[in-house]
This record gives sequence, structure tokens and C-alpha cells, in this order.
Amino acid sequence: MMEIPEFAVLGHPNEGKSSVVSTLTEDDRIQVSPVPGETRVSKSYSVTMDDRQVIRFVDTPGFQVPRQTLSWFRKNPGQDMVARFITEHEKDPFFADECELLTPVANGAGIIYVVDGSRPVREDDLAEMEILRLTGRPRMAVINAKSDTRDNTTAWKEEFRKFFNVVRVFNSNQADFYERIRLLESLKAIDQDIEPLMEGVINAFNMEWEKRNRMACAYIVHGMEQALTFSLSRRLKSGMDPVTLKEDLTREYQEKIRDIEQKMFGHIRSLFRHHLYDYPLPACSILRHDLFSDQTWEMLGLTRAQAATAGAVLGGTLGAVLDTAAAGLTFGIFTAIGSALGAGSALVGIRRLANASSGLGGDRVQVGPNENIQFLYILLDRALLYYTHMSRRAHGRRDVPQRESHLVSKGEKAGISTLLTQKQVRICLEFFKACRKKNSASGKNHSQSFSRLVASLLEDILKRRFNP
Ligand SMILES: Nc1nc2c(ncn2[C@@H]2O[C@H](COP(=O)(O)OP(=O)(O)O)[C@@H](O)[C@H]2O)c(=O)[nH]1
Ligand SMILES: [Mg+2]
Repeated sequence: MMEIPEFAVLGHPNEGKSSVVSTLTEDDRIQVSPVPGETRVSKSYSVTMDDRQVIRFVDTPGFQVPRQTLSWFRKNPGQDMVARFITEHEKDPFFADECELLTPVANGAGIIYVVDGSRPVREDDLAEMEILRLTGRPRMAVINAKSDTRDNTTAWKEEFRKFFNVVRVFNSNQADFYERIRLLESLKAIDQDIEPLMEGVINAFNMEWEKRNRMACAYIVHGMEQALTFSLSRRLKSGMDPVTLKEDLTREYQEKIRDIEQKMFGHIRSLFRHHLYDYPLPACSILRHDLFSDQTWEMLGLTRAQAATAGAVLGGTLGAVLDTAAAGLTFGIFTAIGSALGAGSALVGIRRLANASSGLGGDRVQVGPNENIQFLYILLDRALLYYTHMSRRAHGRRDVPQRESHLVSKGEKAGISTLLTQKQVRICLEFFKACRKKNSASGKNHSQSFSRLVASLLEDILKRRFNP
């Protein structure tokens, strides 16, 4: 038999065959089209894991003339029926699509038959199913409901039982990793001979998924560590306006943090093999807003008043530092910067240090590392939300989600970080402190605990224990 399992995805035009292949192979570059009949040739897509092909799905054109094809099949029974049909009709344009879609079957592929479960069963469908039955190949029927409002699933199931070994409901636009695994599990049952092969495939899928999540966790922790430790400082030369310098540094600081976050997102996105799905994200998603915009802080539950208070508290602590630095800067400057650059910047540690040790004289202005623990929660919430999108989004889906209703409700904190237990909050706090101190010995421990915490949150998201 074949060295890796191969399945031809067959069905009527426009029922979702290409979407099913796209979701199963996590390949969003497969053409999915609202116009029926766009796929004219069969194309094979393999799933690659660790540079190894593990399974292949063949996307095919839809049946065009199932009744005529069935009538030929009935008149010409016997060995190699499919191959004989193709040889006989190869040059006949009337049967062009039928020859194309049956070629992988003639070559030994198993069959996945896809129907749109929201429409009723028609005469043509019965002809298609009968053709597939007559091929004698192992076959499974997949009900891919394109609409939630109409449901003919029960009628389909009834018909399918007469023609197929296994029937599965699989929504190509919603299926997540676990549903893909369940579909693969079902494929085991269509033919005992492919069972061991499919076991291997499922194993490979599970290992890849585990690895992917491990790496997503590492990218998140690494990115957060970079963002939380980052600081900038520059010498305040004579005649230089300290406020201008601080504003410049703050802008640079924000740029860098955005950059760190974007890189982290980019890694997560490629781990989950998304090319199409990036932005636009849902219009009201906090990911749409800038990391430092007021809305971000508000949507995560920090009201403007709270953000201002946090800034004021911070300003107060810094004021003391500045007094000892014997500089002419006052508390007022910090709040001024805060309002000029958005709530977020008020929480960025801005500090002026007397350069006593170098003996060169002159003050330095330092921006960052961020002094406020809220910054950690914002980074964490955004990373988890981005991860949620990337890990759950079915590759066969082509629409742009319009809204995330659960994030719209005003005054309610949308982030996962509000749901953390006392113990988890303590881990965050320790990690935050360690980042600010850059204390390598204890920092390593805290980063390990934090890493374990992030890993468990990712798992919660996958298992839908949270629904951000
Ligand atoms: N809402 C929704 N649309 C779907 C689903 N599956 C397919 N479609 C849409 O139906 C159309 C045809 O899908 P496609 O996969 O190209 O069908 P094919 O001709 O059988 O390959 C496309 O516009 C898809 O986006 C689904 O599960 N839900
Ligand atoms: Mg197609």
C-alpha cells in the first residue's frame, strides 16, 4: 500500500472540500472560493512535521455529471472500474472533472466525501454516493455545515449510513486541533489496514502540537522578559531640555516595546502556520489598539482614573529618587509626560540619575524598566489573546471576524490576568521583580515558575477553561 496515508476529498462543487483540506493540512494558501467550479485539477497537499510528510489530502474538482457517470459505472462493473472509466473518458470534455476527481481514487487514495449539512439531500448526491460505494474504496462522509440556521444533519446521516463506513460532523471553519485529531481517529475505522499508519499520523500530530505549545510559551516568556527589563538612558547635556529628552526617550522606549511584542506575535503566528490570518483582527479586540493607548488599559480593566492613580503613585516614588539626585526636575513633569503620551507612559519608570560614580558629571535620564506591575499583566493578556486567535483559528476559514462580543462590555476587565489565583499573582510579582533587578541567580528560578504558569494558562485556553 501507500507509504503515507492519502485521502481524496470529494464532493459536489462549493460544499467546502477545499476548506476541509485547508483546515486539515493547516494550509491557508489553498484556494477557497465562493464561486463553484474554480478547482479544475486535483492537487495533493501533505502535512509536514519535522520536515517529514505524515499524511496527504487531495483537493479535487466537484462532481459535474454524477448521474451519467453512475450510469456508466452500472453498465461496466468489475475489476479496476475507476481506472477503466478514466481511460475511456480521458479525452472527453464532458467527463473532464469526473476523470480528474477520480484519478487519486484510482491511484489508491481513501475517500473523504464532503457535503454541506445545511442543505437537503438531493438526487445528484445519491448518485455521487453510489459511485463512491461502487469504487469499493474505504470511505468516510463528512458533514460540513456551512450555515448555523438550517440543519439537515439528521437527514444526511440517515442517507450516509447506507454508503459509508464512517460519518463525521466536521466544521471546516471552526474545527480546532482536537477536532482534527478526532477526524483522524475516525479515519482509522474506515479500514483496518490503515489503522497502524493512522496511529503513527495521530502520534505525529500530538507531538507537533505539544512542541508548538512549548515553543509558544517560550516565546511569550522571552518576549515579556525583554519588555520588562528594557530601559534606555541618555546623558543630559548642558542646555538640553530635560522634558524634551524624556519625551524622546519615552517614544523610543515605546517603539522598542512594540517591536518586541510584534516579534513575539510573529513567532507565535508562524508556529501555528498562519499566513493569511494576522490583521485585521476583530475591530474591538484589544490587539487592534496600540500597546500604549488609553483604550488598551481601559479594556483590560484599568479605568482612566486607575491608570492616572497608578501614574501618580509612581511619580511620587520617583520624586524621592530625583530629590537625592539633586536635579531640578519635579514631580509635575512626570504627570505632564503621562498625559502627553497616553496613560501607559505615565507608568513607565522615568528617572533621572546623578552620574556620581563615573566622575564625568552630568545627569542621565533613564526611561524604563517599567515600574508598574500592570504592564506585566497587559503584556501577558495581549500575548494570551494573540495565542488564542492563532491556536484556534481554522485554516480553512476565510472571513474576517467582526466582533468579539465578550470583549465589548464596558467597565469589565477582559484580560485573563484578573482570573489568576493568589498564588499565580505572586509568581507574576516575583517574575516582575526579578526582571527589574536583573538578578540572575534568583531570576532564573522566577522565570521558570513564570514559564510554568504561562504553560498552564496556554493549556487552559486550549481546553477552553478560559474563553478570552
Ligand atoms: N460559513 C461557512 N462557510 C463555508 C464553510 N465551508 C466552506 N465555506 C464557504 O463555502 C464556499 C465554498 O468553499 P470551498 O471550500 O471553496 O468549496 P469547494 O468548492 O467544495 O472546494 C467558500 O466561500 C467557503 O468560504 C463553513 O464551514 N462555514
Ligand atoms: Mg475547491
